Amino acid sequence: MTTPDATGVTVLGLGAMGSALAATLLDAGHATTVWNRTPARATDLAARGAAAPSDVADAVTAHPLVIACLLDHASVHETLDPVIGTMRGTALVNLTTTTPNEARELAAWAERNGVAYLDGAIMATPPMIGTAEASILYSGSADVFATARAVLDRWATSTYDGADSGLASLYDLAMLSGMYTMFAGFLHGAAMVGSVGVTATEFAARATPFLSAMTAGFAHDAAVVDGGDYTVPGQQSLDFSDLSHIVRASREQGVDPAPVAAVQELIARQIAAGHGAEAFARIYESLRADRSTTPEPAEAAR
Ligand code: FVH
Repeated sequence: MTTPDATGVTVLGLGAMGSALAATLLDAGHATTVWNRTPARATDLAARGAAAPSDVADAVTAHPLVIACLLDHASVHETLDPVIGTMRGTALVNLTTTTPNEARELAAWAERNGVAYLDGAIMATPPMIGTAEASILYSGSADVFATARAVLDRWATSTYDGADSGLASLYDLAMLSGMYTMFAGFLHGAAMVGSVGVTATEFAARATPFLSAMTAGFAHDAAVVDGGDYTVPGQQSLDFSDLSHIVRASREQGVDPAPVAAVQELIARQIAAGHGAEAFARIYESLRADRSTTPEPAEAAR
């Protein structure tokens, strides 16, 4: 049984995720105020005990802790620009997905208006909120993270990644980049075997244990990248990793090779630069930012 908690919280944005966040707070006994651009979305939560003012100004001044879970960066400004002047002294936890620089811009804007800012990146789907599987990354104000911790922990395992407001988003989008390219690779494989009538379901059953086992290689490649020596013995070389036969096979089956062709292009670039005998992990060198020309976070946010 959860302990009832009197800490008041305002939740702005009652889409699938905002509604799940607000419902979890209500279940835990928090005094919860909700607001949504389309008011009808607040009806169910109001019936469960949430206060649901129609005016966003009333919502943001109801409690010292305001959570935003809106569509995107622009919708945060659209919602809060007209009322940010009334929020001085409050804490804003923004769980809306943004780019790192958008998060930094919001942090600077909030700070200029006397609002402490914590950015959050939700690594969960709405039904996972309040379960042990959910994780939310935070960065920005350490004070807000500490003060709001009891509330944040209602939703998920909370991880604080430091004072740079863009970091939570950067981790989030980096992990999603890995996830989407992996799924694209899986679907490309499904299309390959689909060309001879194998169903995607059958392919998933075959591919899942293989691809799951392969993820153990992340730590191995990471050690090579961090060590900075792509010539260490025992690595699969770029020459050995040449994927042109997979690209060719894909075309032979009438399947667009786009996902695997993109990887092949990264391999080819490193081979052309004379690194064919070095480790596959060297494709990292084609991808990584040039730290000498990457703007500092504060500069990039302007
Ligand atoms: N749902 C998920 O699985 C993912 C998990 C990872 C994190 N995301 C991010 O969470 C943000 C909200 O996602 P959501 O699933 O709740 O999204 P929707 O159901 O589409 O609801 C969007 C809400 O945003 C409101 N909204 C949109 N534009 C504006 C605007 N210009 N001004 C004010 N509010 C706006 C919308 O209101 P309405 O359309 O009902 O009036 C919804 O409340 C998101 O960043 C995900 O990337 C969720």
